Amino acid sequence: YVLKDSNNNLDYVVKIVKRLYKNREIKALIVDDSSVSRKFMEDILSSHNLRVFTAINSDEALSILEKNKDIKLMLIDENMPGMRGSDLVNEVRKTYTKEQMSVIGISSYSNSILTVEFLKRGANDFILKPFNKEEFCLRVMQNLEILEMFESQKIYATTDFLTGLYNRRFLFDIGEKLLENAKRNNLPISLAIIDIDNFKYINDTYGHLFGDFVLKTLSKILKERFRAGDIVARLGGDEFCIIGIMGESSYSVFDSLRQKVSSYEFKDQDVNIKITISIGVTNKLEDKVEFMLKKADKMLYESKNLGRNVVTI
Ligand code: GH3
Repeated sequence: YVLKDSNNNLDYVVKIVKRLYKNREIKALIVDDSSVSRKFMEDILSSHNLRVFTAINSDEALSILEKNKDIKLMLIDENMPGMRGSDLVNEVRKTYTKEQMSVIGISSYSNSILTVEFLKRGANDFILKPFNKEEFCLRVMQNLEILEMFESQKIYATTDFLTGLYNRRFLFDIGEKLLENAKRNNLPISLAIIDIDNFKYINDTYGHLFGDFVLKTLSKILKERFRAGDIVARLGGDEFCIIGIMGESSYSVFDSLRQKVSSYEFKDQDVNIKITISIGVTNKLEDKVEFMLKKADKMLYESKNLGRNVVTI
């Protein structure tokens, strides 16, 4: 099955994969009824630090996938007993987009119709047997590289650069879904805007870098404070937004956050200060994030008028 290698030193592939994935574990699933082929691919991928699962047919592959939803790469042979490889690709694509998982079709027939079939059903690439080790590695690496590009693009598009929180754009995207879900299931949703009091003064007195430090530290506090299902985003400047299922308890949730922040020491090098935040909250579910933001903003305005360091609902 294996052609003689044109280059046995594939360390550079390992290096690129490591750099791309920053030592995160990459899971791969090989689906092939031939033990020789499976072993060839498994040996190469394992030696490149991938965590490899193998399946001898499509049913087994689907059950492995069910238990390992973070598999990033699938190598699928066409001719297997039971469901054909190209049909398995079709099945996999019902759940995983090309941006989430790379699928490479494999077959020993140099048949262009089959290549087209694999690609039409959603494979990212196609490799013919007999394998050439270097070609195999390069194709795998290239597919992982593209996947990583998709991932970093997604991070850039959804994350606030300074704080690592979701950005305003993503808040609108994901927030809409949360509102829909709350409406469908009659869940008590709350939206809050959090604004640092006199932040301009902090910047002017201690410098912009210290201001950035305050924004980053407050972001960490917010992330730790709220549940994974809640949305914590930076709206811009010194304004943050939280959307979550809180209901009756929303006032106490945000008031205890306010208290925690007011007693926290923001300490960096020779500066050590305390800050306060003002919060505006709405518990009234609206169709759009934008409408709830408007309501919470009015409440925030009240909090500022009441002298700051206050939660208003
Ligand atoms: P108030 O209590 O009325 O909200 O007063 P404030 O000083 O917080 O008011 P304002 O919203 O005008 O000030 C926000 C400041 O935040 C002004 C702007 O220069 C600063 N700022 C915006 N983005 C950043 C950032 O990324 N880093 C730093 N350090 N400062 C920022």
